Amino acid sequence: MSNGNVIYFDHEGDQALWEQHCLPIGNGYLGASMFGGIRSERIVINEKTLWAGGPCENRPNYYGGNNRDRYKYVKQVQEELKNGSYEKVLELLPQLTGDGDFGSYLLLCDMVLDFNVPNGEVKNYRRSLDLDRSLYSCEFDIGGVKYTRQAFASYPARVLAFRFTASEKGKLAFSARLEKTHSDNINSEDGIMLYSGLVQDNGMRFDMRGVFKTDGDILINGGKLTITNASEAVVYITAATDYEMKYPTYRSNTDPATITIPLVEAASRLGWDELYKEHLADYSAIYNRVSLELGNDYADMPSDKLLEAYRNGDRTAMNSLETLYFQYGRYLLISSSREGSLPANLQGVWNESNTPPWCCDYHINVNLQMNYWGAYNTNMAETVPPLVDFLDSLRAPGRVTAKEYYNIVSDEADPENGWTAHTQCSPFGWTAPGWDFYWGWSTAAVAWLMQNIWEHYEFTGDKKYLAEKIYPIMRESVKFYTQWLIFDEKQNRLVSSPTYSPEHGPATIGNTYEQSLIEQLFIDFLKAAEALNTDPELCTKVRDMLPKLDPYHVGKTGLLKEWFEEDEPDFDSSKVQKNHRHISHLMGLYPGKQINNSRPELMDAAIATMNDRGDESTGWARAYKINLWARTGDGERTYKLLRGLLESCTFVNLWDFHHPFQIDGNFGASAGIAEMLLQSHEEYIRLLPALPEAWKNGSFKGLCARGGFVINAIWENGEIVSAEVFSKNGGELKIELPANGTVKRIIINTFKGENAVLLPTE
Ligand code: FUC
Repeated sequence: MSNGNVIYFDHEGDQALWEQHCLPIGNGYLGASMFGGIRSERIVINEKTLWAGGPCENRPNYYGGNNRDRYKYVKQVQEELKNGSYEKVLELLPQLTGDGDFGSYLLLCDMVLDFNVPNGEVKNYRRSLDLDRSLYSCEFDIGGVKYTRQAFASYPARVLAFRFTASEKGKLAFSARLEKTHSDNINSEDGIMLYSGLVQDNGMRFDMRGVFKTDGDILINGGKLTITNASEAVVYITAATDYEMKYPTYRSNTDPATITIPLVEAASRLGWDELYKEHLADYSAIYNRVSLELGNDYADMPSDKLLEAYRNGDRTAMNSLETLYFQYGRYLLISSSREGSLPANLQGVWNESNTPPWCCDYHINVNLQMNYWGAYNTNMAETVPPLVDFLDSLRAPGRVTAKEYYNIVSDEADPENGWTAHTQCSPFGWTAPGWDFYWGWSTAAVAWLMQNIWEHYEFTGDKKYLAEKIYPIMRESVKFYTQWLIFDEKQNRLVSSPTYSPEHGPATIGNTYEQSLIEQLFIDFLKAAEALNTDPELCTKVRDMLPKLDPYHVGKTGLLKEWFEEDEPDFDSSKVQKNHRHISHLMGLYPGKQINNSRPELMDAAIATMNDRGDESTGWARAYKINLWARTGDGERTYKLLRGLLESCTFVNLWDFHHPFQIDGNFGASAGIAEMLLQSHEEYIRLLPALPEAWKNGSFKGLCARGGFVINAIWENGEIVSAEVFSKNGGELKIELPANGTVKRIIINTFKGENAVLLPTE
């Protein structure tokens, strides 16, 4: 039996190694990360909207990164590519870029706690993050006193809560101060620590306040607050800014203090116990839907030792770490993406720096998409609205980019005529290409994101949400692509041009990445329009264009082509990297659906392509490969990729690294583990489609399949012994069950809201 899903250590974390040693809590809006310091603790505090960049007084000409009228150059590039004048193409590409200050996600502050603890040997030290209870704890004994420190982040109350206790009255004493702040406006009054100000770069207003409650004494000295003679202290912290996810100003007129004051007051009124109860109920309602068991024995080990034992091939450690990592991905998404918040960024919500890698932004040439891969199959659709709302907010600035770079114009007659975005986006509507063409151009990135949101309907069947939120975003994206595609005589198909295979290149006409993503979008859009019985004209156009996209081609070597032109003698292969981390031509295998078992020639080419690329890579790329291999049905190979990720790209706090820490790998691998156990992208739902020998016995509860099905399964020796299907919406269930060495296909009519079928196999 599992010991529960707890990441723990028997020693303090190194406060200089944040990305490796901290343990995070979050509620979508706010994040905090702790080290379990005995005498001095550093709590890194984040508020997700606190960004530099965007429109402001200092930057009156902010234009979402767009340069004007660049569509003229784009046209020229199209022409020169068609003429085969690659030299001229290279001269023109620097025009296909954005410009200006992108901004960056910022640290709100560090709260430093200096504890007055007795001298003596520290005993029974343990710091932990209990994923099942969404609770951080640190406890130890020293000088005969037991100290505990706990923390959680409540979504309903929108606060971070901390509790400190000493087993003996009067033995709790500590001071709290803030460091790495954006202003000196830090004060304490009546047991409340106040920190407010303006972000220097853009004047964004922020307000943070922490209410301290204790049975001891509180002393105030400017920004420093000291607690003495106590046995318990509780701190409720919240923060807010005047950011508003609304083009073009991105600011509200709300004083952030009007948000924070009632929040901390309400939290203090409720008190620790009630607040935690409310938090746990909210969290468990999502988290508890899914459980996973991968064997009979589980190792009860600190995470650093667990990781070491994993690397040494200890089977119980392996089962433990794999289930822990799976649930950690779910914990991290619930903690960093909730309705009302910005979506999970490159580090979720956690960030210790004002200059984080890649600005800790919204990268959309794989990363943001990957963040949400596990949202549906691991039963957490509630984490997706931040993504949907964010994409919705990118439409207005995305129209400006469509006009300047593609000459696709929205006007009064047609105000929603097409939006687009490129490799990186900010909360201030940066939708322009990056400032360097070679990573910054990615016209099909939005088509890719449309898969993320369309699948909301596939998994939940929520037609209202489809109609009101998702469909308008998809529709306008489809309108963009229908105007952007051109017919290429030589290739005899409709193409996106120029295209650049993400961060790999070279600039070509109609690469597989773009063609396949647009194809999947068109397919999904037709289904969406059909479900809503709308848009016949646009559907006719899309139906006509769809077969002309022709994305997949197998090259001379038997690999799936990344570039249509790659077998041609004048193809510039000088920059092609055999082991490049992006495998952008396999979008159709995963997360897309068009390379599948019904097209064996494409499946074989995709497998050959993956073999050619090799298994080693950075964290997120390994996570991607787990999902890709899972789709091939090769459980052993998929498992090898999972092992590689855990052995080579995982810090002891179980955060994935690229290098540096990047949370997409956590999310991608968690989704991939589910993809090994359940797939629903083909006609029949498949149970245990990529089961490795190492998981020959196990069970799961609550994984989701397209069509609105929630599935529980138990298997022994690799074979299903029982499976149960709950039908959210009713309708036909088509499912394959592996049993007695063969596969049975079953079709059953299910009824809405019923545990429709119990499937023991004979
Ligand atoms: C992708 C990767 C980069 C990095 C960036 C944030 O585009 O290719 O290596 O991970 O995202």
